[in-house]
Amino acid sequence: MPHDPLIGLVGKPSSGKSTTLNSLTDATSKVGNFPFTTIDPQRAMGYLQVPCACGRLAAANPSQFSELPGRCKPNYGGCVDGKRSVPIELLDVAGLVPGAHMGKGLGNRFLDDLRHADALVHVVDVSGTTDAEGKTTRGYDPSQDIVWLRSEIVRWIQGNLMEKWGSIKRRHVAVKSTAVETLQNQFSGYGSTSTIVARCLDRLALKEPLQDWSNETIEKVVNAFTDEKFPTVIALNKIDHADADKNIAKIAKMQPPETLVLCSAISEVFLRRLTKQGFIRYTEGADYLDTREDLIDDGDPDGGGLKEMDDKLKSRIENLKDLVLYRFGSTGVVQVLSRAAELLGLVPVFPVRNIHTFSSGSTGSNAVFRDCVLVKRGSTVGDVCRKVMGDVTIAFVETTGGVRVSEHDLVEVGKNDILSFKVGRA
Ligand SMILES: Nc1nc2c(ncn2[C@@H]2O[C@H](COP(=O)(O)OP(=O)(O)O)[C@@H](O)[C@H]2O)c(=O)[nH]1
Ligand SMILES: [Mg+2]
Repeated sequence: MPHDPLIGLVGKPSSGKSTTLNSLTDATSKVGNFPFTTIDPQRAMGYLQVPCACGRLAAANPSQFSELPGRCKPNYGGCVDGKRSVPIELLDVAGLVPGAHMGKGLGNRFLDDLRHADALVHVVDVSGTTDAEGKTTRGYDPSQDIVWLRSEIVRWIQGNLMEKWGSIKRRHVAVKSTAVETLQNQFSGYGSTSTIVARCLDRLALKEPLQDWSNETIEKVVNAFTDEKFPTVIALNKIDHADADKNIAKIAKMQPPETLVLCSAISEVFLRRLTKQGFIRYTEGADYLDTREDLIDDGDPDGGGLKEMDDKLKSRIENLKDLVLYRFGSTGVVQVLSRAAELLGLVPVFPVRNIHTFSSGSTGSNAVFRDCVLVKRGSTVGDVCRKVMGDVTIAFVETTGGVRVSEHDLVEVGKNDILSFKVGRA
């Protein structure tokens, strides 16, 4: 049974993991009927923004579907103008320090928490005001953190493998396993699949049989496995700090651009708090905010009903606009999640009861697209069906237009991603 995607936040102490988690989970404008935001202290629901099926259909076929967005009523999360917020589970892994794989700072226990993550967000303090252990300093080079944290994860996996390598090899030879089978046996504890292992080995195109692998070869295999199993977004946090710029420039030269996101978690937390308190109008992750004065200038004498701010608060807002919103386009935290979803290739799928009206609920309600599930790239109609319907017999499955699809068909964005499952015998 495929599990829901889980995104793990990693990083050294004080890099901003908890602030990032809070900034992503303390949603204000969301339809707040999700049963829980915090599952336990380290787990919480974040919201991934995706284009909703309602907006797409309305844009493609206005004469028929123009009022779908107005009737889109997600069970969980929300949908505003075709932009949907889908709950996604986040895990705040306690701070890792160099030497974690050997147990330093309880590191091996924290690393164990990562096993079930599908993607990682490495929160880096790009201001350089915390050292490798998270202690306050000035001028630390945060590009080091990217290197050592990755190597802690690789060495943790490699250490677990090497502990038993002798017996793994002997069994491999004795039962004449394939390398994929033997490795998958070892990596299943990380939530791996044979497909993932096969992809790593294909990419490496190794010549020697597993029992002859050198330590360097094993390290290559573990590195490739880490890439496949834990795709990682590097969130360069604290961009509001004056020292951030030169560090950002250095890291940008070292890392593939699609893995980097710039963010200021504390700014997002601050903006969401002011929004809740009625001082500003701000949508999560947006590139602007409105104050009472802004709205009065725009011609609303009531200033949108927003509260008056004192001078101190006003100047903090002005600062935040200059240092973060205008310079970087947004606080970046919403993009952190979207980037992780992109690396994972998550596909939002919309199961509906009626494939022609897109309704799901009781008769009489005209709400559409109540449900949305996130599945990984490469999932089939059958995978989605098992996830949504469980273990029931399905007569047939339809997509838009009432077109029948096979359970082996892939689901992709825009294709087989609106589905209706008909229970019963074929
Ligand atoms: N300047 C700045 N400070 C931040 C930002 N995010 C977090 N911090 C501060 O960094 C410190 C550590 O944050 P915390 O979230 O507890 O880090 P954790 O140990 O990784 O969970 C706190 O004092 C935060 O206020 C940010 O975006 N900018
Ligand atoms: Mg924390």
